[in-house]
Amino acid sequence: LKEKFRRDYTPTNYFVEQVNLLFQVFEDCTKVSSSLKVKRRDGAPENAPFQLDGEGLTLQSLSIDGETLPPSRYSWVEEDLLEISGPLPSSFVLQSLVTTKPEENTQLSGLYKSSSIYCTQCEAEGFRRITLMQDRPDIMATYEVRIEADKESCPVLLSNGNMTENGDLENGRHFATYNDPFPKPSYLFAMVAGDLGFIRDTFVTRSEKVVALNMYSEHNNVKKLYHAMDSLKKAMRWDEETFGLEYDLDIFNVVAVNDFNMGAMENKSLNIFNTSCVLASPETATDADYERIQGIIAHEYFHNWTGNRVTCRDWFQLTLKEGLTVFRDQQFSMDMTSAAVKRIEDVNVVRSMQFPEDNGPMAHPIRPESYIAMDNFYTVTVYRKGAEVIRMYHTLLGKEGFRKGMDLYFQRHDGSAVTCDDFRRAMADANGVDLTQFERWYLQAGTPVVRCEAKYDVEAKRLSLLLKQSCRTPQGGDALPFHMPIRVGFLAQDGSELLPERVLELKEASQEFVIENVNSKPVLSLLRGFSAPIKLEYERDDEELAFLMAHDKDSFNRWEAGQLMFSRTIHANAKAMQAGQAMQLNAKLVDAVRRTLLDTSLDKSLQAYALTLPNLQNLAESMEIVDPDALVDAYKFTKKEIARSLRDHLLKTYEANLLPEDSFRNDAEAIGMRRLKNVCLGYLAALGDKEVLDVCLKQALTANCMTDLVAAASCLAANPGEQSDKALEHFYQQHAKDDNLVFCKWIAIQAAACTDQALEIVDKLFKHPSFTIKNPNICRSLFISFAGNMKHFHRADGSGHRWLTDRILELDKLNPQTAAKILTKLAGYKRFDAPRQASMKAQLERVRNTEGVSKDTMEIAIRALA
Ligand code: B3K
Ligand code: ZN
Repeated sequence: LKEKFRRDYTPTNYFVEQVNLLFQVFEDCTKVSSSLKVKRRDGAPENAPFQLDGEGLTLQSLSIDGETLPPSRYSWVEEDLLEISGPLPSSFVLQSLVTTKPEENTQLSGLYKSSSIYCTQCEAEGFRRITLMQDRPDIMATYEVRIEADKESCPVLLSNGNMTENGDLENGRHFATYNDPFPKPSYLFAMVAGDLGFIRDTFVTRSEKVVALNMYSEHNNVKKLYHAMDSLKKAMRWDEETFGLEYDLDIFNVVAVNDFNMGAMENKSLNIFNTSCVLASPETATDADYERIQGIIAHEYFHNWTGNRVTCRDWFQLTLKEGLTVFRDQQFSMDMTSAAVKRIEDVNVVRSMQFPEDNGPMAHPIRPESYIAMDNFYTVTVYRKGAEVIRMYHTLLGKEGFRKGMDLYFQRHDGSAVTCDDFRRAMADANGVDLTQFERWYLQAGTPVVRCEAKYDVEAKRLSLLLKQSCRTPQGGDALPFHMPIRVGFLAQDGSELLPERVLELKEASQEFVIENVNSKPVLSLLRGFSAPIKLEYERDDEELAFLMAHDKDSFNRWEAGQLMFSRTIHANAKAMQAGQAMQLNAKLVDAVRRTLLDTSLDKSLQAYALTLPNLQNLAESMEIVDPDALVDAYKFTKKEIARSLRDHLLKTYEANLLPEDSFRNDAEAIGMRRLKNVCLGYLAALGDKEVLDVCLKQALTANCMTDLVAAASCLAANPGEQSDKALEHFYQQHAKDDNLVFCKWIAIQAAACTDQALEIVDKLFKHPSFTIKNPNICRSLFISFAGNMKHFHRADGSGHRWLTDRILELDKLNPQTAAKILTKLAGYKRFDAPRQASMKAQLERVRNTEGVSKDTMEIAIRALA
């Protein structure tokens, strides 16, 4: 296993500036002929060898400037690295012919077949599995591609850029050629060949260029593409208005495929999507799916500037494009839907997924220092914490300042491959500010803790805030202080804003902020909008939290105050449980929940989130030693007792938010009503009596949309019995049995259900005739959902851990990338009690000691055990 280090970056001696490819697709094999126009870099030695990446290729021939290279001139210096010895001309054309078998490619990296569609996935290092190439992002070339295939089975032939020619060939075959005028790194290459249906639309840019928009899928799914098309047009407009960024080609294609390792891929003008991130209809997609699809369509589109036009110099810089593009898609979704709701959802992801990663053996800075398999570093840290870091620039510099920085970034770097430092420099220079210390966010891992102490001097009318930051690095040392914005509001006793909100720029380990002329003691609203990715410590009582829940004008912090109240009660109950004492429900919490439930003036989506308990991953993060049994029991107890106290109110709110079954709507109001109604149903289901389970069953049987079916079926899956069986059978018959994406939901609901049969259920699902380990969506639905089933995945006897590891080892033989991702679910073992630690560790060791494990999965096992 070879580890690569960030500090070792060196430019190449030669670079490819033009790539010509010919794909000849046949039933059982594809021939790829390539012709690379290569130049020696100025100053590079004449006898320097030329190195090319290639993985799993059958090399048929190799020539330079038309002359076949004798085998003595080249050799595989590493398993995946071919070296041609020097001296070589200062510019030459290298031609190669290789054959590959896309039909046998189960890794879903390089050229592969998904159902009947040939497609490619090249990021991060998949292009080398298609042909020999300098497969690294700092090599930017123009591409000309010709595809030849059978006309009947592959009527649609696509690649990047504009189609320049097409026509028929002998033997029922045909061809198309494409030209992409923008130099791009190999990871953005794509080609597709298959029998696809499509929808078409157009977009007129602000400089009045007409762009053809095409979305392709298997024929039976074409009608589910309209939401994505609509989202794409919104994203295109938004980027013009917000960042002045316009689309640069005449065509933009999106293709949906069933088998895909991630969500989607931003290949230049030919985005390839996992069906789960593009197809939507009310009967098959939930409200959350609709929002996610809008966000991902936007994300991939936004990459055209942040990622494609300006790309990464090397893979360590991944957050340069991903953190920035996630930030951009988050801002877009905030503008399209509700800013507060979107922020709550995003912060939930950071806290429940990124914080644990940052607090375990897989912790890494948003710009990692080393990797073995790059695909392992497409993490919540690089993406989500990366986006929070970009958000901090935005908060520190303001909207206009941020825009100035973006403008300068494109002015300086359009068409090149750059680093995170270049981005930071553009932000600093455009605003005349010093962002030197800000680099620490790129260098240091770990979640900073900020403690706040406030003092108010009545006589002097002076408020002083003492902020202290600390952060443990994964190596166990103390991190150097970060530069971060803490957004603060000051509330008067009547709930109004006593002073205008401020952003405190915290830079020191301990720093005092003094504010004069403060007429009365304010209630502080700290870290509004989660202005920095940190854990805040500030002492306050339940009264003050209730006050903030009622009055804070920052919707995020109103929600946050409620979350704190919930967590306190659940944690106190978990402690009681461990000590063998009775669990209790805090009366103040019930009052607060009642007030929220009865407040009809609230936005219903926000009301729903305010009523939702913090998730278990999130709660586990603030337990010293995670005790899944105590935590889950305390969680269930708290939910059930709230439901018992407020049963009638919950039922009334549920009923008041039912929408007519005969007409489906998905405007913001209807979405809010469903959200609120289904949160109420969730509470009621915790009671588990016949009356409430009948309500759930009725909803499951009569639902006019996937949102309501999933909500009701999830409630029932956690309450095994007659109603549950009926609902799940109905779900399967009506929807899941002929739709891959709905089948995934049907699996996920059952795998996540906290019941005593959980392990038996997942094993049965695994053996279900429609289950196939070859489809990543199906795998994730079963394996990742089960790994989130806190009590049963973490059974103290280790049976859950063992079961999952058996599956991971099986999957690793076919699809290392997906197997490795699932293995990360065992990495957080140090946070658990001794028996669970031992069992998780034992499984990681088992993986590490298994012969023939892929480098992807091996890297996770090694890092987790380090
Ligand atoms: N850039 C791709 C992710 C590629 C992952 C490779 N293992 C999708 C995205 O972030 O937009
Ligand atoms: Zn991305």
